[in-house]
Amino acid sequence: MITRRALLAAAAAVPAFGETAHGPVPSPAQIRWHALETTAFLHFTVNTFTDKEWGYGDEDPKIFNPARLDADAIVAPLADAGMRGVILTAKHHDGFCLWPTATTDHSVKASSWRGGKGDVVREISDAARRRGLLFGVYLSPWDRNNPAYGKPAYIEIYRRQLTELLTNYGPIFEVWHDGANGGDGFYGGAREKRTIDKRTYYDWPNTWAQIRRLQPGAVIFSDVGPDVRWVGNERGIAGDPCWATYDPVGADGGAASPGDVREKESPTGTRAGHHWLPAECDVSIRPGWFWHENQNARVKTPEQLINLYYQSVGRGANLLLNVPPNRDGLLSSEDIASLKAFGEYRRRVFAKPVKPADGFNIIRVREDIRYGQRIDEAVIEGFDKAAWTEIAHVTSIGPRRLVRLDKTVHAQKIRVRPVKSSAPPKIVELAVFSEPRP
Ligand code: FUL
Repeated sequence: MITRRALLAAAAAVPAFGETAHGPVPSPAQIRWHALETTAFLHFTVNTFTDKEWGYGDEDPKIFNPARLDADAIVAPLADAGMRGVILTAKHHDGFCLWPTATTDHSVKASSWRGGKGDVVREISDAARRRGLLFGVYLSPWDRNNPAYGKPAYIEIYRRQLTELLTNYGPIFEVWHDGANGGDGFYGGAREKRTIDKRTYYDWPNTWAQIRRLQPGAVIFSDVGPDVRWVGNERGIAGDPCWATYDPVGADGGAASPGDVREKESPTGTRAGHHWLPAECDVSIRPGWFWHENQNARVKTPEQLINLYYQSVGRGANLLLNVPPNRDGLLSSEDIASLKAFGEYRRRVFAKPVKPADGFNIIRVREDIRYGQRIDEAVIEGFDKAAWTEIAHVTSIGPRRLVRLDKTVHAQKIRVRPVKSSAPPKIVELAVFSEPRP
């Protein structure tokens, strides 16, 4: 089903008559993704109950019992914090499926939760939609439980799992493939190490074609795209500059595949690259991806979340903030408190631009990315009395650039003066805001 929203996004992606794009441009799905700015990640599985980050795959499914799980109570604080989408770990490396899949017994069906009749994917996706958030799925390619992992048969299982997730839970906005690939595991009792060739084993081109067929509006994420690239670190920080264009290269210099990490190049992207492949900054609100009781006191503060917002979203990337549910199947009060203050800050500062003459300390600039990323470098200037003077100097802009000034500035008017661009600049927004400072 094509939603009205998707149609509007598709229409918006077509440049006006007579206009030509410069270099690579985003697809309609990527344009919609850019507009989300911040989305939430939910890491939740048997690990939540075993206190692990990576389950071995031999966990007794009975231990999964989030007795008080309330999807609306999980989604509401995320929505209040300004998250516009939520991505759930439908299956992490341990292979335990959060939905009643037909592909394996290692799932919620065999758990003690709701007598084996529950479906976490259903509950979270429904709750997300009720709150106006888009829904996405993380499906780990590495499966430490499945006996077929490492053999050709597993690829069919992985694709059947994707088919279930992409056909039974409504529109999916993002499909997330992590890059952890192979190693030791339970593998149906074999308890051995299985290594795979990440370039060939998964046959990604055909899996991605399947995703396109089933969910044409979804973006596909991995270390190397094809639609959204990993930023190259798990700290939530984009490069500066951070170009939306990128030419991924494999670790050995050949074709790139998920699992190929280039810590130096991914944060920055490739100026004049051949693919529109913007960066996503994934980071957890806690030290770990999964909930651990002994990390309750180490939840990121609102100030830390605000800084991350400027270091990711402010550089044209998206922020994917992980907030892991606890053993009750709820978010912990520490996480909710930080999310709440982060949301209040965003509403207070960005609800409405201020007049430059009234004073500002935040600047937001956007290029019309339908025509490509054109500006290499620009200065933002303010006019006061008789002259234009420089307020800020920026490099990459693309979908968005936020500048946090050291002090409050007053100006009669403001402008962006491109210093270097690879085509005539197309700026769609220059707005200023004011954040309270001590
Ligand atoms: C990685 C995984 O190994 C981590 O457990 C986590 O899911 C992170 C987001 O991706 O590849």
